[in-house]
Amino acid sequence: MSVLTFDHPSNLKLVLAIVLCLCLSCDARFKGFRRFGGPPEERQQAGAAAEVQEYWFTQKLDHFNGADTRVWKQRYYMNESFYRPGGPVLLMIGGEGPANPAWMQYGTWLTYAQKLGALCLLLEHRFYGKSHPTEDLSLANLRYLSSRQALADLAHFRSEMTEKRGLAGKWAVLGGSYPGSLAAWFRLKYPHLATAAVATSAPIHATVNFPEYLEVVWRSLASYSPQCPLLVKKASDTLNHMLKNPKTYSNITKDFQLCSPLQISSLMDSAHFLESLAGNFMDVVQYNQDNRAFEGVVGTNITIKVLCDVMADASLGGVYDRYAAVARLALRTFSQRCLDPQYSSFLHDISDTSWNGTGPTTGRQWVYQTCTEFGFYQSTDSPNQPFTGFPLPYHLQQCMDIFNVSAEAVGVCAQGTNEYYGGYGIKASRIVFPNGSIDPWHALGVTQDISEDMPAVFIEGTAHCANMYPARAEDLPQLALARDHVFLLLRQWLKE
Ligand SMILES: *[C@@H]1O[C@H](CO)[C@@H](O)[C@H](O)[C@H]1NC(C)=O
Ligand SMILES: *[C@@H]1O[C@H](CO)[C@@H](O)[C@H](O)[C@H]1NC(C)=O
Ligand SMILES: *[C@@H]1O[C@H](CO)[C@@H](O)[C@H](O)[C@H]1NC(C)=O
Ligand SMILES: *[C@@H]1O[C@H](CO)[C@@H](O)[C@H](O)[C@H]1NC(C)=O
Ligand SMILES: *[C@@H]1O[C@H](CO)[C@@H](O)[C@H](O)[C@H]1NC(C)=O
Ligand SMILES: CC(=O)N[C@H]1CO[C@H](CO)[C@@H](O)[C@@H]1O
Repeated sequence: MSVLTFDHPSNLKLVLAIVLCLCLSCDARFKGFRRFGGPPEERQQAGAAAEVQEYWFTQKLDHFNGADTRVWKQRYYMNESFYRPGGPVLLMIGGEGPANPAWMQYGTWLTYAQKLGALCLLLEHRFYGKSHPTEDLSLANLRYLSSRQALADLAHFRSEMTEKRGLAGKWAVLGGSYPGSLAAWFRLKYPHLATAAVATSAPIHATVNFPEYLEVVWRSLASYSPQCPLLVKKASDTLNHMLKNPKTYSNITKDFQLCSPLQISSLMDSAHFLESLAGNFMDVVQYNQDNRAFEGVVGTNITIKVLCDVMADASLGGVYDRYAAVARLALRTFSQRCLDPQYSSFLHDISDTSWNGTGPTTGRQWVYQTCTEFGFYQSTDSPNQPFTGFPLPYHLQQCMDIFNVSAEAVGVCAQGTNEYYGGYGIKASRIVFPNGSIDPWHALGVTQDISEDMPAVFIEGTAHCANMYPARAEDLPQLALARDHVFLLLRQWLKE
């Protein structure tokens, strides 16, 4: 992941997030779940849904220590437009970024709510957005950041809201991406509090090394043109090779429009640079075109086709030059002057523990969760993927550099997560798992029906979270069918 800092407006990833700020993890503009990082929360208010009212809920800091009575204010949103008294409640789960109020006005779930007479609620995840349980993001305070605490937040919220507002209907939880996993896990751990769950694009199996992610990127690029991933691979190999020769640095600095002369003093530096460039492809593949029309924001018109066409354009020069052209295109698209690839700047920024400092407002939190719960490191360790130079040790070293968490500890944590939730062996009921075939996350999702009441809904040809976005005329027919299928399941389950 690239450097996330407000001091370096040159930074591509940050700007992707700022400029096109629709910040739920299911959103293309939010870089959180692919690797990490996120938008500054203030910018979110500038979005389409700025007028949506915020509500605040008094939440416990530590659900697992009765002696700790500290509380904090957790943000949530509500849409009562469709609610009929006694009707069900749809609770959308916030993820590793600010809760996006646009979901209160757009999105497939509102059409479900309309048909069901349901109340819609969205609870922001602790430690993200404006939900600040502690005074800062110091390592000592981050121990209260975990999916287990987040699920307990949801449980407490669910119980209190039911009481306070006299909600007699059944509850269903929904989420996409990491919140999709939370939806499934909420149903698992608190079956009495939610009748059903929709777990879209949900990786339910923690895994430290996740090289399969880039394998899907290969296949997704290849589905447009078999040559495309081969060209990317050649370019990435070439660049990696050049990084071993300092004489090439001034050319690289110029060709990739770097903010300052390239310096490679460790493998971490080259890995960080190579990963930043691979990110141009990873982001586009993860979201492709499925959510570009989410209303109220400017979308990007960069698609797999656009990237692959640049990679195939011999008029630009060799593969190295075309790869540089992609990088410049990405900078241009997001109105960026230059790219800052230094690992040291990244480290500096992510070590900032203030909520409003110059650091990445959500990058630190999500990296902490990967180091202590999930792994999910999108390494280049598979031969069947297009990139070079950011292997697993690069990702693990970050856990050590930022949080003093050893590689060994990361493995133990991920294993603990699977023991706690069951991983692929999750034992629950009434959970639907929609997945998109070109979404790299599907590799850790549920790929076939677990049981009759834990079905997978496969959507050929769509990317991350496609079924959650508002329907559009140009949607693939299977996407429309998937939305209906999920609705019918939900309706049936809420009746049972
Ligand atoms: C609830 O959703 C409807 C339909 O999208 C929208 O018109 C309305 O403004 C929303 N209300 C709130 C409070 O967001
Ligand atoms: C730098 O680029 C120029 C122009 O493309 C080329 O002639 C030169 O050989 C390159 N230098 C190195 C060290 O690769
Ligand atoms: C994307 O949009 C920009 C600005 O509207 C335009 O200049 C550019 O040509 C478009 N690119 C593609 C590949 O459509
Ligand atoms: C940052 O937050 C602290 C408290 O959380 C506040 O006292 C301070 O004024 C804020 N600084 C800026 C620059 O907003
Ligand atoms: C890092 O962790 C080790 C072992 O867990 C501990 O002994 C050491 O004090 C920690 N270092 C810092 C800087 O926190
Ligand atoms: C790509 C992928 O994992 N798709 C799976 C999604 O769910 C369907 C339905 O069970 C499976 O057949 C797909 O393999």
